[in-house]
Amino acid sequence: MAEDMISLIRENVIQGRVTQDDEGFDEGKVGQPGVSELTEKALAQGINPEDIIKRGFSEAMVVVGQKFEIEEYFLPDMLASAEAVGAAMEILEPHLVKSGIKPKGKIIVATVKGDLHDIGKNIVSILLRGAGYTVEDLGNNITPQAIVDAVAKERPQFLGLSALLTSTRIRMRETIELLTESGVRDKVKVIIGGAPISEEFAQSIGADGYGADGFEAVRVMEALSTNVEG
Ligand code: B12
Repeated sequence: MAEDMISLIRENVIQGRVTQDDEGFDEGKVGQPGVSELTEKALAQGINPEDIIKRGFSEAMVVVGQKFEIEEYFLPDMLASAEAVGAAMEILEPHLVKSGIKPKGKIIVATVKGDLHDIGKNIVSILLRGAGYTVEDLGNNITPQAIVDAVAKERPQFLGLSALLTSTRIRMRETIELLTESGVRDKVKVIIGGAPISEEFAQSIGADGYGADGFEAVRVMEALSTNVEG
């Protein structure tokens, strides 16, 4: 039952169908529930939001990326799937952000310069808010200088950087170098993530942590929190 619902969500993310009114990549789907309606239904059935995100949205986006690679999908198709996930995350957000949690600290998040992918960052932000962190989201395509300026001004305990392109992850290294040059590197824990990022890459550029997904991001932050001054 839950399995069927999750595979329907996955299918409709791949189709890029936000609502029942959308056509989708293949024809003949109008009138059938889209990702928004299916997400509402899944919640009503008590399906865990973590399963919806991991096995519904994230797995679907991997398939979308593969279809793009073999030129079955083009940019507008990737974008339609991205929109479907974005709309569904708005539905999930209130279920992920529990009220009454004592604030645990502040994190500034950004997708690095040259990179417009922001779905992963947005999911991580929602989950961190849900776990009790104050999140300031600088957006996407953000220069190292703008990130370092924000850190120097806001003095957050954490900085979260996202990159989805192999060609932009170098901006993470530059940002960390600029933090050091600006004398604020030891004031902030840097955690990074995104599809081309690995634990090894994180270590190689001197980041403090790596999160493979939004849920791991929360665990990494919790672990790092024990080493951070309040
Ligand atoms: C949707 C999408 C787009 C959309 C983005 C819309 C948006 N608002 O984000 C659009 C259409 C704009 C797009 C454009 C492009 N894209 Co694109 N895109 C994708 C796609 C299909 C899905 C990405 C996604 O949203 N995944 C779902 C989310 C939930 O996963 P995620 O981002 O990985 O995030 C999770 C983790 O990585 C982690 N995480 C992410 N950030 C952070 C940060 C921290 C701090 C932590 C701890 C964790 C963390 O947690 C997240 C939640 O679980 C991927 C395929 C893929 N396999 O990734 C290609 C992909 C990333 N794109 C690709 C390419 C090539 C492009 C373009 C260059 C295409 C072109 N020719 O123009 C442009 C580049 C534009 C730019 N300058 O950025 C390639 C990249 C190849 C590479 N290795 O460099 C991919 C891999 C597709 C492919 N297989 O070829 N894309």
